[in-house]
Amino acid sequence: MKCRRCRAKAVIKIERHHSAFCKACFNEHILKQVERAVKKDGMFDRDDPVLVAVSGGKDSLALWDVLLNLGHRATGLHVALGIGGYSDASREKTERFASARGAKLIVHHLRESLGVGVPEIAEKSSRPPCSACGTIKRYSFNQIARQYGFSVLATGHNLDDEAARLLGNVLHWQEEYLDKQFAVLQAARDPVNGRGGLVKKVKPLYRLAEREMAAYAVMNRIDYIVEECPNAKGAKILVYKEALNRLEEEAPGTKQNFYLSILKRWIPRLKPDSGVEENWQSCRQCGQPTSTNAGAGCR
Ligand code: Q46
Repeated sequence: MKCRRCRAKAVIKIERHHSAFCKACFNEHILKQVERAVKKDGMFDRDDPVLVAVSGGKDSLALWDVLLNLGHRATGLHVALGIGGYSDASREKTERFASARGAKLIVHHLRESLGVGVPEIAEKSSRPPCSACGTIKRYSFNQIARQYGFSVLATGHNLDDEAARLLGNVLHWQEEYLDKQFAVLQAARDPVNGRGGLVKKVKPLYRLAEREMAAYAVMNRIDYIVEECPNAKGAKILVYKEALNRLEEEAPGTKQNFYLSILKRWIPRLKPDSGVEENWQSCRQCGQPTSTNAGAGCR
């Protein structure tokens, strides 16, 4: 198997692009795909400071690495979730990466700011841990981006994440979540008082598969947390990912077609304002965006 670009020995095959790459050309391919998404989708400009949400996993660390390699002013944000040893190990991996790359990192400890971690928040609010965790992460990302003056927040969601989430939303006809599936979610002011609101959110890896990001991380010796969060066990999204992987094996390109086609052709027909998050207001106590009249942190 030869590299499509330089004809050297290929180390990875990407079936859906009918391509194979050597390490150097693969790295170039990943950087180009991210740069293309950033420019073509109007995510941010070269001089814009970007806050990157970094969990310590392969996707977010690889995204941060790629943005730094492309010369973007990318600062990492790690929210320490307080999920025992898993959270400690995730923070350590993130801190080690930041110091090895000489990159700026903001670490936000939930236990310091709220006095509790995700397990206690889930218990107190009687919600499944991942539901409470998702809300608190969105809340923290937005709050810290605003506090430090960032106008854009980038997350490491890849093609597999988005296609699996879309499959779940379509299977359960959860139309209300479809507007969060875009690669760019525009900043929005509070619909009632016109103040504050949501910072712009972008997903520069939306055209890249999980397997490609794992390969990028391994090839470039990025030391990421391999262990899964203990709460991920039995998560439905893993079942959807497995189903899509099975389809992808039989027909390469299925995941990409499914996600990108629905995104381009179908969602805008259903929702003319797609790309702007809806159904939110400012919390009466802290001013952060919330779907009820009290934000996740205040509740
Ligand atoms: S960290 Fe949080 Fe995930 Fe753990 S509690 Fe669930 S949502 S599984 S990405």
